[in-house]
Amino acid sequence: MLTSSEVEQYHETGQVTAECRLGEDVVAAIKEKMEVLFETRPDLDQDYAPNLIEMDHGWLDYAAYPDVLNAVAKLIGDNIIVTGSSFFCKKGIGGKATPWHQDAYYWPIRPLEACTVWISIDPSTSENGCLKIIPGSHKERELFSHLSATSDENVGLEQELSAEDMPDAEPVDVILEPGMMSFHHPYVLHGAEPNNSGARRGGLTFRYMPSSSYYDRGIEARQGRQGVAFNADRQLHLIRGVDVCGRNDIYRARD
Ligand SMILES: O=C(O)CCC(=O)C(=O)O
Repeated sequence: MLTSSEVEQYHETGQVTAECRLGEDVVAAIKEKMEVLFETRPDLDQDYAPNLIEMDHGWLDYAAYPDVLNAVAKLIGDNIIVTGSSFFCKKGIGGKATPWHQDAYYWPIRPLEACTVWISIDPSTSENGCLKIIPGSHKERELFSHLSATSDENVGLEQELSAEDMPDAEPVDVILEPGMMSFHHPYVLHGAEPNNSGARRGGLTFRYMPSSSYYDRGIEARQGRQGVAFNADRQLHLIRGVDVCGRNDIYRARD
């Protein structure tokens, strides 16, 4: 759950770290599930491993975990679709940077209302490449220009903010202990440094949109042809309430 001053902070800065955190048992269960995944799927890039829910519906239990979902509901309302799930588990040596970007650039959600929860699995510090944000950069809901990110030292996000669009503002480090949750706005500028600290920096993210918005797969496919990540098998799970928009291609298990 988020307090009203935490909700206010989210709207003011584009990010908030909740006072409420997940219990040690929950973090241990996520960590174990993550480690089993990486052991059984050595082909995955641990620095950025998307589509967890598509691989294993067991991840939905965490996307819908009451402490997480109640907080999300405070930010986007009670009708909620989970649109994405990933690990950003930066290795302690050679952990890649996350280029500066806005999530809104990637997402074919109209109107573009959404939020992310970033759940810390390990200590996330300035030394091991914690998430950084530019506070207030979401406020005008302006999409800055992004260019193709070509460096192999970056996680697999195809687009990054163009250097001249980087605001002249001091980034803020999002420092988290295991079990802490950071929420960020789709328009807030964020990124992370490489990790060569020797200490792993694991974060589990879920992306949510209010079901009053439409997840437009046509836009996603068009963006895909222009080099933005595209996942034709993406599943949209309604995890609270009803599909208010009524046009969302909600996942239904086939017999
Ligand atoms: O954890 C990171 O390095 C980046 C996370 C990120 O870009 C996101 O959650 O949107």
